Amino acid sequence: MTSWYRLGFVSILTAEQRDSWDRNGYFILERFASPDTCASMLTRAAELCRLDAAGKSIGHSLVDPERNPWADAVNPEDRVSKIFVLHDWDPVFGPFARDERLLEVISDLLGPDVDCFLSQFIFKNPSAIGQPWHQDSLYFPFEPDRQVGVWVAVTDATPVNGPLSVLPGSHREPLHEHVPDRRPDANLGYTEIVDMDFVDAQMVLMNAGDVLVFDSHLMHCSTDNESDGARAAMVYHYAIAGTIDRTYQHLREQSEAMGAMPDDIKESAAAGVEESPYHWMPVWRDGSAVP
Ligand SMILES: O=C(O)CCC(=O)C(=O)O
Repeated sequence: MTSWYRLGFVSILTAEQRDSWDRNGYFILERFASPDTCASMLTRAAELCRLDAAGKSIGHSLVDPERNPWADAVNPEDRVSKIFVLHDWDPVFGPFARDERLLEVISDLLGPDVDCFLSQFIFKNPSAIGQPWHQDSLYFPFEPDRQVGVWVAVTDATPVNGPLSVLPGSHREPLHEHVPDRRPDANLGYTEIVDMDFVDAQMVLMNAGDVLVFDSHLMHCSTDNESDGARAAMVYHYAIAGTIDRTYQHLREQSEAMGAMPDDIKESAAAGVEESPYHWMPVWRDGSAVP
């Protein structure tokens, strides 16, 4: 299907969405994912946790356990924080990454050639703590350094179950220094911006099926889940095709500076393979979906 912008017509974004993107660094696509899609995502994520807990293969996806487990946990998925890397193989999460309606929007922001390079399902079970203020670009030492994040509300995100908050306009900020999150139950990779005033932050309340589209420099965080149910979300990250990914070199330099090297970097270094942990998947080329 040929995109409208290729034919020289108008942007697929509404004036309101474009304005919010330019001024605030994000907008919401309301009721984008159907209730069936949200239910399939939740079921599939639970299935992957159960397969993993039973020692069965879940492809190259990685299950990250919750550091502050739910006291009433019963099933494996009740003890999981995130499942990483689902966009390029999973029969449920893969097709959503390639949803043409979504890619029309993303390509309006990034241009006619787009890759998806990261995805994660987030359970945010009861008692899981929130992620501190950060910019996703911190995790993406890429050139160019602007990416687009897509946060799909798989359940409602309410004031008490750990919704996101954003700082409108902060997408215009350069990448700030992030310090490690020192809380003992901080989940993998949590870091924090401490040199910014967040008084104008806005909580982003969403209904299941709503999708937040946001700039990778936008400062955002989430609060603790104080409810008795999971607040689940599926997150995808997109970049311009041909983006230079310097993650391997970056991790190597960081770990050498800290005197410690994570096992996967050590293994790659020993094997002489310089591989990024990101899985680059072409999704949109010359204004059309990649089959
Ligand atoms: O969903 C959350 O609780 C936090 C997600 C987030 O901040 C992120 O994916 O960058």
